[in-house]
Amino acid sequence: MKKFLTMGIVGVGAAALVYGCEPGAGSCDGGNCDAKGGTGTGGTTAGTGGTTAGTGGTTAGTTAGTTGTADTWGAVELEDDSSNATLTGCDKGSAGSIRSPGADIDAVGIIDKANNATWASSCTAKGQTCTADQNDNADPSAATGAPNATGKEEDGGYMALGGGFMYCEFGGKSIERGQGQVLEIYEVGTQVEKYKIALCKSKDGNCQFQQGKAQGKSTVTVDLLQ
Ligand SMILES: [Ca+2]
Ligand SMILES: [Ca+2]
Repeated sequence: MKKFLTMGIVGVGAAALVYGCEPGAGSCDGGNCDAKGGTGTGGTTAGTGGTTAGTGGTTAGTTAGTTGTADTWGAVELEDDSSNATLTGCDKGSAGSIRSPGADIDAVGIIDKANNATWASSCTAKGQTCTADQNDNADPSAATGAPNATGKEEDGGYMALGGGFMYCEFGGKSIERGQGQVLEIYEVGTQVEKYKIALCKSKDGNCQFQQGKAQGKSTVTVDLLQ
């Protein structure tokens, strides 16, 4: 008897993923529709409801599928590489020159399989070894939005990492491993500088899947981060 019940539940779950009832669809007639669209409590209640039953079943099926793909991340971490030459003396040059210590990040984007870009909506900085008065490009908001730096130091438009970290989020859009997404990072300036990339649950941390060899403009497939 126990074996019979288990097989029954598996059968209903599989049907939910394939058929997912549309609200008001002609086939959504009471118990039948409900059995295809969802599982568990929602389905049983919907059994006597006709059209209402179809809506309940669809919702249940979608929720179950989303929960199953939990490998999602809300932020990107960029860590300056301590070997970058401009970190020496925090890029202090001749009088009047602009200081941009470390890798210079113009923009960070998520590119999906359809080639749509979502650019960072919010970036914050942390752990800089070069302080704000040693860095003329210390504002992380310069790394939000689409690329806009010209490459000339005096034009700005980028965040110089200053020996520390920067965390960027994307207006609530998630980075999802297994979905073919690509990260594009625009590092600009007269010198090609190095940085590391990681995925984080949020810009407050909990990071994993680091890639430690990026430099200049880089394109990184999310699924290949280790
Ligand atoms: Ca620099
Ligand atoms: Ca920018």
